[in-house]
Amino acid sequence: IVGGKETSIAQLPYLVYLRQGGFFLCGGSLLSPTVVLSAAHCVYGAQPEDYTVHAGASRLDEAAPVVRGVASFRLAPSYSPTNFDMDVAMLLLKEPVPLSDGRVATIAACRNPPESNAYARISGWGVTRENNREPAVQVRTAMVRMLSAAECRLSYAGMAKLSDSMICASVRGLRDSCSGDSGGPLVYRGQVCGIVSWGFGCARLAYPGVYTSVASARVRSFIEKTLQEIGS
Ligand code: 4AZ
Repeated sequence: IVGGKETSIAQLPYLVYLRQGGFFLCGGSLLSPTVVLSAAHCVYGAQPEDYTVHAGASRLDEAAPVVRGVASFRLAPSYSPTNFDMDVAMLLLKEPVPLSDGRVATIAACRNPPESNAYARISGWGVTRENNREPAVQVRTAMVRMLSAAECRLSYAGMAKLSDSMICASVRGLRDSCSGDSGGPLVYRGQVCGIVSWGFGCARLAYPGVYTSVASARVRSFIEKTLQEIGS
């Protein structure tokens, strides 16, 4: 997160992080005690056994109170690793996480996309500057402004084609998600409405952050279908 501030996981109990091969990789959100919503590009080409999901932790340098293996994951069938269309995945945990102590909770998937110019919350352990290499040790959060589809399309005109599964947000030049925040939530009115997906750099004046739009028809039907299939 660029331009945010440190916070505690007690403020964001739905936020988890993914490790791959023992190393911090991405964020995610708990849709249920056994289901994590994240980005397809966080798990693309890998195997469930490569991952662990860490919940209830504010810091990366302390053992998380809740760690779960991943039994399986599903990527959206139309995920494109070249243009990041449908950058959404769901991970099924081997055992449910306990929802007792205030540090671990679920969050609902968004039904209506946030309106343009509304502010939404992003959070994660991603780098705090575009050129940093190390993730933030303590979880961070920032409020970013939602852009209209037209405003976002214009920002990326000539560089990338935005799909209907993408929404954009940033406070241009100041606040944005960045490397390591991928897969984590953009939260609006208590629901997860975006999944950190991509962007050209971080917090650049001309280039907003791009998020998978959870309320978009194709993403919602993938989420609902997957929840039905796995019975969660
Ligand atoms: C990344 O590299 C990344 N500014 C994530 C989010 C954004 C840019 C890059 C959005 O994972």
